Amino acid sequence: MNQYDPSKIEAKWQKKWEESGLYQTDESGANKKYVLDMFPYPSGATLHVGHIEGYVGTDIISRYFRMKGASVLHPMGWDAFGLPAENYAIKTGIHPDESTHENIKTFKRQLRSVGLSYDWSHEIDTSSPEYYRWTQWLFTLFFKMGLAYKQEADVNWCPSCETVLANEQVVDGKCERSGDEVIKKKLNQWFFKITDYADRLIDDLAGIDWLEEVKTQQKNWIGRSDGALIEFKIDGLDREINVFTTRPDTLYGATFLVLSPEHPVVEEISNIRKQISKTDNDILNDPYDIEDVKSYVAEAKAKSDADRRENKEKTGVFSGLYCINPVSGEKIPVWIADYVLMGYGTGAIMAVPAHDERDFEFATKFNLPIKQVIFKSKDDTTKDLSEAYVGSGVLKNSGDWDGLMMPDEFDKVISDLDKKKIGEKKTTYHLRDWLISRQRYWGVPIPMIYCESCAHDGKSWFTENVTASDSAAVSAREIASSSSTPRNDDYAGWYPAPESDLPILLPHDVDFRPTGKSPIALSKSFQEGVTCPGCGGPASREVDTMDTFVDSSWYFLRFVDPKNEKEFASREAIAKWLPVDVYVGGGHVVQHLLFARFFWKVIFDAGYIEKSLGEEPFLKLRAPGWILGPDSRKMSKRWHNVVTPDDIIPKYGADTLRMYEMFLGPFDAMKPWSLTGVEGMSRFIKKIYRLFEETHALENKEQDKQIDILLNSTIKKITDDIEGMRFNTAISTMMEFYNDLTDAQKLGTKINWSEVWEKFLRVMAPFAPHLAEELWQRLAVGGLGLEKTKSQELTVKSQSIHTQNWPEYDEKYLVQDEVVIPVQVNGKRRGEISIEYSVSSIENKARVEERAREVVASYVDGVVVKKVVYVPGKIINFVI
Ligand code: ANZ
Ligand code: ZN
Repeated sequence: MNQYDPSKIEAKWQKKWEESGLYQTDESGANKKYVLDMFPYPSGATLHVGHIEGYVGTDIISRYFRMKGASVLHPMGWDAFGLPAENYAIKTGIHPDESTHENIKTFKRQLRSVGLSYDWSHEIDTSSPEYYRWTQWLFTLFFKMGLAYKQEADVNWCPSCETVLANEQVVDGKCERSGDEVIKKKLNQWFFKITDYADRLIDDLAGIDWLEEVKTQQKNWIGRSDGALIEFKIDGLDREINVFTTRPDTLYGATFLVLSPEHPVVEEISNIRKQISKTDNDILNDPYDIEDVKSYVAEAKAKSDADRRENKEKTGVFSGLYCINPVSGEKIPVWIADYVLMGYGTGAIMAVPAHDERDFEFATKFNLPIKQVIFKSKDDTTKDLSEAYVGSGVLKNSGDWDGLMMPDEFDKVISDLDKKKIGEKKTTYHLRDWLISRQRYWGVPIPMIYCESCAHDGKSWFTENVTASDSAAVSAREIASSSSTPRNDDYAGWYPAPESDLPILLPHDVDFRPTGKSPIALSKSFQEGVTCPGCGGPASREVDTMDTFVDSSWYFLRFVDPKNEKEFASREAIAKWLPVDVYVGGGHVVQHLLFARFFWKVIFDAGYIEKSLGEEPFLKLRAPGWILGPDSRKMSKRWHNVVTPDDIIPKYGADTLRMYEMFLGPFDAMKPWSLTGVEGMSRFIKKIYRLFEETHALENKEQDKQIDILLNSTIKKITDDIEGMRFNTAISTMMEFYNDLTDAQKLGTKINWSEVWEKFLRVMAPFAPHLAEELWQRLAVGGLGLEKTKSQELTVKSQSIHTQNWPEYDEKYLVQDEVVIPVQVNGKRRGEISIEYSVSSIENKARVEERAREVVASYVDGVVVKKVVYVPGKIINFVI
């Protein structure tokens, strides 16, 4: 008898599949399914079994869809730009291009060894000029739409990595990679205007099949908050300070204002006080020193946002200004404090110490008045609050609003403010515009050109190319009118690189060691012969590169048409494959998902995506749960608990690895790795192999009904489980199937083996593709159940099990009717039970056994039952 030898079987089939182009995409797109994995960053560490988990899941789904007759796009590629390769280069001197491509080789070898059915002809590499040419092109599109702008901004700066960090790369005030304290630095930076899309990014979540918690993460990241803008007049001057508040109902309780240290008014205080003193000399009598303000502001600017947000002891300084509370008419002081952040709302707040904890703390420390306006009930007569009251209640001390119930009558407050023109409804977001420029080497050069002479003349791409009626001009004007982003003239001198220049190649003549400047700035070749698209004079290229999140924000679009040299992807290919039907990936995905959805929406708005494809790129999203090390800790080099496919496949085979990973537990649950579990799975696969060897050539066309029931219910269960991504229970169904089948075999039940194998191998094929193929081909050569002859050379593609139809199940064997099952004790009939067909199936063995025990209680109670054999719907036997 042949022995199961995965190393032979798997290598053989992987080679044949590849030669025959088995997994080439059916480009007809008929009945399409787009099954996407989050593509990996090819790091120096190899892939471990945790990475493989998701890939096996999507592989099962892809194979299943193909057998169901769908054309499936299932591609793989590399998110190849990024900091680690560059840091590695700094350490070792090995060029990132070289190390990255070495890593890609390893990753690819590993993926192939698992037998994943990727169509490698769709492979992409974000660091290749063929790919990043279109990343650059998309940047210019964003620019022309008014969605990319450059602005001086306080950025997070890591002194050790010498680079700007995105907010999400700052964890607890420290650099995510180096662990160094992050400081603030002012730099000119490129931004994408993702805040324009905040509402759509929230609202469109309603229509997609994602886990609720992942949707909530998206919403929290955007942080939409409904409130009001309220105008406070500066006392003695015709000028206002706007505040954003979510609690305009507490306006009568606003006893002071607080400005962020970066608020524009702060820089002008001396001037403003001079103007006021002309009309109101009182102000000169204040105990006040502008130097205090200056030193406080300098201190605050040196702190990180995280530090400022933390609930540390409040600090602040009086600004020397007063405002008028617009409803009470009271004159209230204006303070400066760093707990108010410039990046949110208007950077100024009305402080209501009675009802806001931070304001309460501040007022207590600096002895500022606290005025309660919300009371628990009409009869509540609290005098001195010992802490802020943040609950609901009734308004008092609030003029016309007295007696209104909060929050129930909140809208009355809003409409009254509106009527009196004191304030207006306003929604704000925690989401900031996306800072995409990096002063690093290993990334996509930002395709922008700067011309001194045009800058001097106030000329820019917008002035040269956009007429007033163009939509791009409209959004550019919108940008100009909004306070947080640059005005139109800030674009002076800037031109997107002409399309014929793309790709702007990443130069190789650089020293990529950090100097605090962009490494490309030191390249000699990079600026050679650059001319201004506006005036034709000498000009210079932007030397920053893009955040790698930009690369991965559109890769799913490139996958559909990876070799296109004329467009980022053709309209037809996009319409054929997108949106993605199933997207699987995990980890730190909040930003990636947000950015990718944003890209889709922008490209959609630009008209490159048919409207009928909808507003969202990923219809269904699932995240595989972490696989922990055997010690139940997160797999990490540090703990020496990393298990890679290379540790498992040579000894047990890829099919065992795949089956084990899927059997480990629910797909989205966290679960620890266990080598004994791998061995158990290996035994199961060997048992299948052996049973096949023993039985597949047995000729018998007759079959007892219980085997029909077993077979059909097994097919149905596995079908449903794949659809629901319950791969673990699909595999336990296979195990139960094996047990029941062999039990029935021992009892002499009639089994049509060729039918059993023909069907069972097909449902097993997505899970253990090599084994299923090997056995399928033997079945075919033997001529059983299939129209194949021995002499016929197998041309893999059409005869491969992976191109066969998914087996149907016959409802007739699943219908509910009663079946009488004899109950035996040691092979002697001692009674019978009557039970529904559906209940008689093998997964209900425990229930059937319980019923049967009642009938033969006098035989089995109090004795050791060695074994209970149950042949579904046929017989149950207690061995004592
Ligand atoms: C008055 C008030 C009274 C407030 C009250 C709260 C409670 P969310 O929910 O996060 O949107 N705020 C506004 N801008 C701020 C800034 N730039 N930095 C720090 N705090 C700021 O928070 C909105 C509330 O946070 C606003 O409503 C404002 O304080 C404060 F009983 O205004 B509130
Ligand atoms: Zn010019």
